[in-house]
Amino acid sequence: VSRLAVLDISWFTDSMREGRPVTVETRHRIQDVMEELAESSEFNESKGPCLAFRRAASVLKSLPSAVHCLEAIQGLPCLGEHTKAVMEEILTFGRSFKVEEIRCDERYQALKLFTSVFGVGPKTAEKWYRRGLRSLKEILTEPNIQLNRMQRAGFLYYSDISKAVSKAEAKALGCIIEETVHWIAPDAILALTGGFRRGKEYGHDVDFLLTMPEMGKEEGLLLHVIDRLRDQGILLYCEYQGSTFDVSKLPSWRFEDMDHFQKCFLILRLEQGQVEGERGLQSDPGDSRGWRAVRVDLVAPPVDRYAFALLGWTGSRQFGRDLRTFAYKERQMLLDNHALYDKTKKLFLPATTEEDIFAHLGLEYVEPWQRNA
Ligand code: 8DG
Ligand code: MN
Ligand code: MN
Repeated sequence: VSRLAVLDISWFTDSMREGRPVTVETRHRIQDVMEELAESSEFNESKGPCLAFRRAASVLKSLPSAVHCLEAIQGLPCLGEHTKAVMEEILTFGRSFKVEEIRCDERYQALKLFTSVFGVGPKTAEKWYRRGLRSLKEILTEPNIQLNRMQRAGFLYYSDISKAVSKAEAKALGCIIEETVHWIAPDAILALTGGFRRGKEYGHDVDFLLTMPEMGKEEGLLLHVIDRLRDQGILLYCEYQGSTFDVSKLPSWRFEDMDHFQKCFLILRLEQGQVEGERGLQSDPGDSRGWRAVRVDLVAPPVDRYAFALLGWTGSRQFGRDLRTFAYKERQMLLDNHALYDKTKKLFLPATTEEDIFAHLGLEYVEPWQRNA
């Protein structure tokens, strides 16, 4: 895939063969810098540069080891002049002056802090910054600030949900969700999605997709699951969005990973005893509560949309973006979480598995663990 050219690392192996030195240290620093620049661009609503820096970070991430020399940068695919210039600066001076400036910037620091709260986006963060607020404590003690329900949960469970979720914790949650879903509907189809399906060791939440083998039977399923979680006493927070999916509105021309399926954004209570392994819960040492709060996302598409939803929700965001761009530019097809539409033939291409979708796109199947772009 041209846009997935990050998978082509021949330029890299060439430089290895030529004996050019490679260090992990430099790669991580450049990658971090790219992510910081992306975030800073996002705060400034610079969409183009933001995507360019995110792509650069993802290109670096795909390499088997570090970029250490200017020649290697020249050989990298999918990079713009600006990103290359920043990389060159780091490789030449060991630092990026632009990033150092950003790191010290009061606005950047405040927006980064505020958006780290569940339910707080760049707009709210900006509003608080303009009111002169700089710390989370100031927000909580400022009498004129109205927090919505999601933000209140975000503050309440801040220390837990800003801690990474481990694979063992994701597995434990998988068991809880599976038991809950199958208690309600024994024939329900359940899949782990998101970063953990891609094999990541840690995540910011755990994502699941569920549906029913019979069309229409998935309606109301999530509400039942939510009720059951509440009855078990493990539902700490729930934001439910009903389905707004309408087949007659397809194909969608929006190039985003948003979709219209019923879904919910949850915070669940995970007990220490439910997590396997010596280390158990990812909680503070000395914290003897015996449980932690974890963010969980559930989405329930109708079964004929399952494969598209699975592909979309497995991510990564960058992989999804690249795949949609590839479909559009190279195949004149519109891909989103609901469907795949062939513009030339003017028809929808059905799929029951992800393999079907890759085949329609004329691509070899890409395993989830290869989608960590
Ligand atoms: P992480 O949780 O470990 O940080 O990584 P992740 O699992 O890759 O990210 P995520 O934010 O949990 O999102 C998982 C994938 O779901 C991601 O590729 C984007 C995709 N996605 C959609 N629609 C939506 C949506 O409406 N909201 C969110 N948050 N993600 C969505 O396809
Ligand atoms: Mn996730
Ligand atoms: Mn998620």
